[in-house]
Amino acid sequence: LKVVAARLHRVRMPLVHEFRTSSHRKAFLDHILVELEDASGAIGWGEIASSSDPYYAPETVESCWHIASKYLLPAVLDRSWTRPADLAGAWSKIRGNQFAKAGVDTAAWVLWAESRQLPLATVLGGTRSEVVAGVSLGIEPTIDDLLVQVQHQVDAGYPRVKLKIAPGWDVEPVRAVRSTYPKLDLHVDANGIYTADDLAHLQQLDGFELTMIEQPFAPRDLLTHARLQTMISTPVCLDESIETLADLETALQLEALEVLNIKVSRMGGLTVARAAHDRAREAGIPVWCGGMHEFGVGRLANVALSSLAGFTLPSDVSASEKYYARDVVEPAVTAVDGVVQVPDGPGLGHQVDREFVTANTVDELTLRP
Ligand code: OSB
Ligand code: MG
Repeated sequence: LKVVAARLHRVRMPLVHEFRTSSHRKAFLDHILVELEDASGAIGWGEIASSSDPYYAPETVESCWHIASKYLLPAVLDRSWTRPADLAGAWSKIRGNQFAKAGVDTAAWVLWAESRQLPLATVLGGTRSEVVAGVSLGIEPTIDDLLVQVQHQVDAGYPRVKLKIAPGWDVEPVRAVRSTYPKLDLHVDANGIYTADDLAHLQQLDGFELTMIEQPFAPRDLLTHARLQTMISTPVCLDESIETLADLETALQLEALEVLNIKVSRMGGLTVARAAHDRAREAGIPVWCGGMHEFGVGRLANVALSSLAGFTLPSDVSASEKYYARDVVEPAVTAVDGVVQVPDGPGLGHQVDREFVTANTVDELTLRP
């Protein structure tokens, strides 16, 4: 395969419901859709799902645009390749910048699947025809507002709810949700806001039968995660800490996790995300696929990844309508009782709605060799 044209589309869309975490707040998103075209005219789409600000990860929309346009796309345009993993060699010298790499890597996987006329899930080695989705709920102004949101998603049929927590918004909201929904699959995500001084405080969360406590401490603070895991029986899940396979290896050695959140964006693409799944499976660590409020392109890649056998916990791949009034793919992604079908058509399995993408594009760039 040879990419003869590469395009970036910076697309802006409002969220249905404003989202707040311990690290940031957002009401609309700018994601960059990546389009790779080969000589036959086949197209692979990917999505760079960076937040606007460097609060979840160090990258921003601008840094991703810079890295993709100046480094990643020129490297891809230059080379012949047979498998998506070959392209990783094109950017192996670029350190970090996982979100930017993930969008280009995903586009290459989708182009490869399109060129073989196979579903993305199939070329990844997926074995499920449907995946279970959970929802991620932000910090709300009051506990009553939160309970309204939880009820809304329980009514929509989602079997798992994750709550964002932060100092001042942890034990009480969790207590309220747990006492209203005694049987709900419930977990919490702190996005790295706590420190070792909070260990005793976090121990209180052990009494609510949570499925996991996700990323309580800073990304590089693996030792404190390992320490908390010895103090509680609730599994500790890592998100921000795991950007590479070496990070995962270190965390396993330190026994700093019992569950792994695999995000395609955070790990620099499907190639590494799949390898992390394989390693976790071998280590007996259950995984699920985390999200970054992806538009349909990135979310369908997450759905395909979640079809791998080790994804035994619900993934953050909710239906389009949970996030956006209208999505960039046609048809939109849907869920019935929290179950999302893995597309069986070639590539992403849904069409990208070019007219809608164009109508919401705020910046665009085309590169050719
Ligand atoms: O930690 O999982 C996270 C969104 C932005 C930044 C970080 C996170 C999230 C989510 C969104 O939880 C999950 C989704 O896409 O549904
Ligand atoms: Mg998280």
